[in-house]
Amino acid sequence: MDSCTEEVQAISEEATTPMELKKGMSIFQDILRRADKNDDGKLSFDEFRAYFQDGVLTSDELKELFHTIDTHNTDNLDTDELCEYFSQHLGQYENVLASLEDLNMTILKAMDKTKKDYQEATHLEQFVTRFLLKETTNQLYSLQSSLECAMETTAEQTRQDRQVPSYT
Ligand SMILES: [Ca+2]
Repeated sequence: MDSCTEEVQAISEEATTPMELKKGMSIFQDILRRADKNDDGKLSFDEFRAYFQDGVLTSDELKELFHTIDTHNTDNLDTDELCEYFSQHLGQYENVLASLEDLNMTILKAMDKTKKDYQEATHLEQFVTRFLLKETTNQLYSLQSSLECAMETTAEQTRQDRQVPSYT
């Protein structure tokens, strides 16, 4: 329980730092942070490959993608280059990423408030808070199931497409 509380605090502090990125683009900061194994603030090709390989793109295709994104020609990718590249291809997901960013902030703010007020709240208010946390979680699980289903379907479609004899 303690570690959980600390984690929430760490995240909300991070979330309140000024955002210089375009709306919805903070996901690329996250991606860079997770993929950047040696913590030098940029992605080498090895780091890029380890994070971005999806079992479908070939090594050559990954290499080509890496160099396409690397517009500064440094053999390393930074957050700006990732944003620049992916923002041209987001389509409907531009709205998804922007909403996700809002949702993140809104939920963190609400949890912060709960952390401050819960103990002093009335029995009924505490019940409502617990109920809403549970139901919010249910909504997110249900969204997650839809997304996982879409991931499986798209992966399956790609596997079938790639089974044409010309591609081996
Ligand atoms: Ca790195």
